[in-house]
Amino acid sequence: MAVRQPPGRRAPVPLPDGFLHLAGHFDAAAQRTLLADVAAVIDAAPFFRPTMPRTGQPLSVMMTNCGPLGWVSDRDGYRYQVDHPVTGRRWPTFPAALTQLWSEVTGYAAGPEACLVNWYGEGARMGLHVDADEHAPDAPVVSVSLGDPALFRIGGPARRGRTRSLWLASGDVVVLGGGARHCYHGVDRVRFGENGLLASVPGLAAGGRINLTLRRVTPPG
Ligand SMILES: O=C(O)CCC(=O)C(=O)O
Ligand SMILES: [Mn+2]
Repeated sequence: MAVRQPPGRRAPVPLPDGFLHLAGHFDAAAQRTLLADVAAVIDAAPFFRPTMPRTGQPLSVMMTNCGPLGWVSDRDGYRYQVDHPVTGRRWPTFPAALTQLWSEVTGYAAGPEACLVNWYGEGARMGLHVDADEHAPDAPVVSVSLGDPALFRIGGPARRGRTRSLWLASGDVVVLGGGARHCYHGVDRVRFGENGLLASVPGLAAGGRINLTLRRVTPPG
């Protein structure tokens, strides 16, 4: 039977199939442990400012990576590479908590190969996009939020489709699997300064939000 909405109210846009929001997956202690690991990653592989292909326009988030492959964006395009674009060094290895998270929530036949570390300072956001540079499109994308809350927006496989927004808090995990893996998503805004977790960690004193995005890049085998 069709569900009637009160007059003037539209039914919420359904979340895409395969979208999971695991609110509070990491408790406060686990968040602090993970952040200490992230601080060590940043120490070995400092944040760089990615730029848009062709235009060279800077993105508002700062980025780094850990794992065998890292995602970079510059005038030459979007790609995965084994080394840091500024230092030329290999990316640091994954913190154990991230490989464990991947096996817990994906059940995928192979492990993750890349973890993009996005840092959202004051005013940073991320426009609607689909993660499409991977050659294992059946592998879910798993992301972890740490620090200030973010307004995450998810739509459908077409750029102009209707979207739905939800707040992601520190410790939350999002899984984009199944159909959701190929849906547009982005971050409209961050309530900068609200959480304060990052500011308490040496190396992350500027505060804000960290997002860790785990991906499989090559097909298993
Ligand atoms: O920061 C987030 O929650 C989303 C990040 C994202 O979509 C990406 O890095 O591709
Ligand atoms: Mn994405």
